[in-house]
Amino acid sequence: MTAFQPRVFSGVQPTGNLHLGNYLGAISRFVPLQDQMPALYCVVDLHALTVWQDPEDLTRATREVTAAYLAAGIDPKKAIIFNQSQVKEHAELAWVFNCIARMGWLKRMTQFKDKAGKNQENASVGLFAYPNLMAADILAYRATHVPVGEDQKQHLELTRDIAQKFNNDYAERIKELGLGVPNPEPNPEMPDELYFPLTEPMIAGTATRIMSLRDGTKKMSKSDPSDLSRINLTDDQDAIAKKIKKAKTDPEPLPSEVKGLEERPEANNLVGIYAALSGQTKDEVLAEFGGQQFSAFKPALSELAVAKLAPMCEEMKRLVEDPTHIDAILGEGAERAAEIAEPVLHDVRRIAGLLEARYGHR
Ligand code: AQP
Repeated sequence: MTAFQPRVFSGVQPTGNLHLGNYLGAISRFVPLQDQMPALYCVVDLHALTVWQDPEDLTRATREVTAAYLAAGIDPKKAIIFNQSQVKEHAELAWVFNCIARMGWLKRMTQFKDKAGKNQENASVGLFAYPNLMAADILAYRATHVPVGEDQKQHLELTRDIAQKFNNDYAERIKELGLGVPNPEPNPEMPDELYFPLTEPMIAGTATRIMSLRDGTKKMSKSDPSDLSRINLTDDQDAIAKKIKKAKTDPEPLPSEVKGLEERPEANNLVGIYAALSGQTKDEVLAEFGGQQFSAFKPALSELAVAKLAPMCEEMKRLVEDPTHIDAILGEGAERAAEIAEPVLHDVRRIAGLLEARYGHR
């Protein structure tokens, strides 16, 4: 190979209520990318296991995320849609990366601190090592583009660090075996040939961090105990309208410029949601609604949210009623994903010196 092939990888955990943040920050952005380069969209069920999951709920949620991908417009003929646990190379590469990543790197991960809370001693080892599995998800396909929300930035930096350390540690071996790709960012501190790309995160647009409807300083999240904090992708018209009506705001009218949203997290969030759903900038939204009260803005936001989300929600409901169809898509996707990941793991075993007598020698 003379250069890394552009390839998209991203994933969503099947851990409960998919929400507007997952849709705007991730899933909706997956759709146009499938026409730009080869793409893999994964339901990351092994990640879900890092905290307790009821087995039946996990299976149901895996199908529901798949249905959301399809309902949002991801076409399984173009992109590869699959669930992580069906492609064993993810777990195998994660083990290699457990041995590459340093304890100190993982200890800095803020998501582990948030999720483990005060009782870190009682958190699963999987929750601590989660970012290594995420690096493996991406690098098992040598993916170059990873669209995610802002909360995943730190994990993607770690993916880059892991790729860089692997490339450095095994630099001579990679070259000797003729498996390297010329480093697209030549740098005296790095080898001139790499095995894994240094993936760049794609965190862009107005919706990279949708906040809770109850507290504009907290991320909208599946695990928030208050259902009023998020718009679920399965919410019906009435639920969406009720949640927007009850969304926390301040008493001031909307400003006419984005600068006026500073120090107003709830107003900033609602304007951001409107902008993302309508495909406008926040400035354009404020040009229309500046000076108006929330009593006028919220009904307009509800109407827009219902118009955008209701058809998708209907389609998701229709799709989950046919688990056989969903499972067939996941099975076929896993076959196609394995065709890419298997040769990568074969290379990794050769690079690391893991004997592969069972597979024969190439
Ligand atoms: N609030 C958000 N705004 C924008 N993007 C978001 N994402 C998540 N929340 C927001 C993006 O959605 C993708 C899938 O997320 P995930 O399911 O893998 O995990 P998560 O980030 O842990 O989702 P939650 O809702 O925050 O779950 P809990 O409550 O369990 O922590 C990712 O690209 C993520 O950035």
